Amino acid sequence: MRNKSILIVLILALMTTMAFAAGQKEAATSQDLKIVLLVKSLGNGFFEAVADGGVEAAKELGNVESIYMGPSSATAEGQIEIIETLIAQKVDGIAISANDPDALVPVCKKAMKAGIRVISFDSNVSAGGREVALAPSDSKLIGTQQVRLIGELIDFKGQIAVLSATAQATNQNEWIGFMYEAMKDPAYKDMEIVEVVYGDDAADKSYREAVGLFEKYPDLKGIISPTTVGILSASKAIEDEGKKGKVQITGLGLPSEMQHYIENGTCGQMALWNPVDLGYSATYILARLISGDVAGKAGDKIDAGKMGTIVIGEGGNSIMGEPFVFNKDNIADFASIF
Ligand code: RAM
Repeated sequence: MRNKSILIVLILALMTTMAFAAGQKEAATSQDLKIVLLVKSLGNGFFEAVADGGVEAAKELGNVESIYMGPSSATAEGQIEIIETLIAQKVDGIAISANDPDALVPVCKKAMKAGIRVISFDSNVSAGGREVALAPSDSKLIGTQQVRLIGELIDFKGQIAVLSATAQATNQNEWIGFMYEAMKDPAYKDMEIVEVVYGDDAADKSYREAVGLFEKYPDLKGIISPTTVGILSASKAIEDEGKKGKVQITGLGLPSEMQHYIENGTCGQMALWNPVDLGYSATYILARLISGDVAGKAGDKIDAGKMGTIVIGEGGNSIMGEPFVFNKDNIADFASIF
């Protein structure tokens, strides 16, 4: 019921957006604010949905050109190179999902010094390297929820492993930290995290890492993969290796990519937020900062269109909303949206 109402709100919001966009100019002009969504890597469906949100916000705002960029693999070096180019091109704003919290700070500082407004979203840059850090949800809530989801799937007993994105990813590392915290709860006393492995948000490496876990831990009961790339590859590996029903999988997955595995029971349940909303919110925040509507200080309230008001917290930290849980009953409703 709750998920049905969320869906209705989403559909209504999308319809309103489309009606509104119809009256706006479509083509970018040279006066438009150039706002770049710089993602961890290209070829990731999650970030393609983020890009759709950026375009949606740009159409509503009317004076924004939304530009989608990212390196071919998820490295800080690749992102640094792109930011150097963006400084030379004098874009107006960059929203980055960072491959490393610290390595990007110097180049982000350089961009800000050059007059570019910089925020991070999804996977954040350390304070000093951005003005606002937009998280999709509370990291503790995400980490704790992931442990509960796998616990429910394995009857709260046995070995589990984590298949993450890159070893330096700010967001996954924070969530994994909270997974270890959550594991101290007596409810999980019969469960153990045996290892964290890294698939680098690359489908082939994630797949190989999942197979490696099956070989190394014959008694493995479950995998948490808090990355949309990892959960998809691990689900495929579970089926290919005849592990369906023996190794459970949960994590953060895109309904559009995971529908098959949810519906056939390989993945009993998983969570995620709406990545379209994330790109939309990041674009609104930057547009408001650039146009001087808000300064970007703690307590500032940002009018973020259909997302309502986003409040900037201490240290620039802001949160978008709560993750949804997807299962057999609701996956089809969401698969067509993101
Ligand atoms: C992958 C990326 C992204 C993360 C999602 C859940 O697409 O690692 O940063 O937020 O998974």
